[in-house]
Amino acid sequence: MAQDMTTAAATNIPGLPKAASLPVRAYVTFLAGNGDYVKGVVGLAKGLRKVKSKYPLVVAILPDVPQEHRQILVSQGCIVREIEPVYPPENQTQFAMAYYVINYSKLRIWEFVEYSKMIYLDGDIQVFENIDHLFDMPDGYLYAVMDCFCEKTWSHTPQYKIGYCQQCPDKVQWPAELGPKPPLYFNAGMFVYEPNLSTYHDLLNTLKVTPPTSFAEQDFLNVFFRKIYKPIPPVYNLVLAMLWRHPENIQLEKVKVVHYCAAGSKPWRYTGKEDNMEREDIKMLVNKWWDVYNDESLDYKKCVAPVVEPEPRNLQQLLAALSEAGALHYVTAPSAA
Ligand SMILES: [Mn+2]
Repeated sequence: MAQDMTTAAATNIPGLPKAASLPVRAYVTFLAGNGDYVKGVVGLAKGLRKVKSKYPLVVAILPDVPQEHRQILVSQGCIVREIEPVYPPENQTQFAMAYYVINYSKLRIWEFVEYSKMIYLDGDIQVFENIDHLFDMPDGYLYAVMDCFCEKTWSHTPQYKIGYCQQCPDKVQWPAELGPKPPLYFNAGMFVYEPNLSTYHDLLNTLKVTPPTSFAEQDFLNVFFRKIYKPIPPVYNLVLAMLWRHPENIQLEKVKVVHYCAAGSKPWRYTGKEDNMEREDIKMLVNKWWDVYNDESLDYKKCVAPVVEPEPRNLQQLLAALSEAGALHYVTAPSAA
């Protein structure tokens, strides 16, 4: 559909939108500090190239990302955009400040209004199949995959305490005495959204009056977008714990996007020592990530079609053919070789 519009606009058919008003789309990720997460982002850039995504990867970076890492990202074809840190509300220090700055700063991506729609992907995500079609879903919603409440990291929640998970809502019924069932809750490692300045200002103003909670921006985004959240299938953001918590919900061979979020699963730090990390499916997914990361044919420069210098003999044949076809209206200088 978009293809047709592009063609129409390019040929200036009256009544059809001009190129300037066509939707502009991109993937976006986030990077802070000088650690090894930059490897995740490089992997992601190469992964998107491997699946032939039509859209670029924007990397929103905090000022503390070193020059050297910025250059690596640019050399991998990323669009690097520095953003201002966002600080949590004052006097809320029960969690580490750095954690909140890093996470809340992601809200700046709503400011990227030169794009009409974006897909946010965490740096510890890899895309193994093209997901460009997600841009075509109707506007006006935030699309993301539902999270799982079964791991220890959720032990602070009522869901975890009673063994309730939205991934299998009938296994443990939500008790009436706890009030209405909790609303659907998404994993914020991947979501489809529309940058918008008024949403952006609303987000920052709401943040000022919202006490931080343990899952920082993920909790915040879930509350903020509760009314327009639409779940999409788990193939678009495989939270690894799903493999052992809800295997009946996952067909691994159909998974398009993998989120290396379980403790010990970041491929560039993987040792296999943490719980569940010796599983065959985990080892396979970690290897699959490395295959993309190490594939030099996916480096940005090498994906650009090389300029082929015609060899003299081929050049002569080409000129002869062009001349014969009546296409040659100029005289070439003799070859220096
Ligand atoms: Mn993540």
